[in-house]
Amino acid sequence: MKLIMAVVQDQDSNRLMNALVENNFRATKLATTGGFLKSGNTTFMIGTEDIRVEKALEVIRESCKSREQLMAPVSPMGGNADSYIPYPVEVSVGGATVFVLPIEQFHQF
Ligand code: 2BA
Repeated sequence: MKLIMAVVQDQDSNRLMNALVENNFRATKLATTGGFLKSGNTTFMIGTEDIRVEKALEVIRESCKSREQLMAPVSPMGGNADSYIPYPVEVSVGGATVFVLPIEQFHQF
């Protein structure tokens, strides 16, 4: 068994949850925050049999889009101003960042 952890953009989370349920995957959605943009994103925990991992990855790939997002500049506040960029920077976010982890034990009590 594997645990798939997928970090996706909030805009894709409903579509992904619906697609997972349609394809008989069980999933838990967590509200998370990206360390770089410091804005909200969504992390899915999906527990599944090894042979269904590829299908889950396909569902994630098809449900999540890559988008450009503007990052507001952070003022150096007394730090080194050399690296300060005074205008918003565009970064490409997603579709999905996915980790596949082995599961040692799975219990439901
Ligand atoms: P954030 O950390 O907010 O990152 C948003 C986007 O900013 C990233 O998109 C990437 O394009 C850019 N970025 C992140 N760190 C950067 C850096 N040090 N220098 C330049 N650009 C940087 P994605 O790569 O698609 O990541 C989307 C979200 O997935 C991330 O949001 C984070 O929440 C998660 N994530 C990505 N890689 C991860 C990892 N190795 N471990 C844990 N979470 C990860």
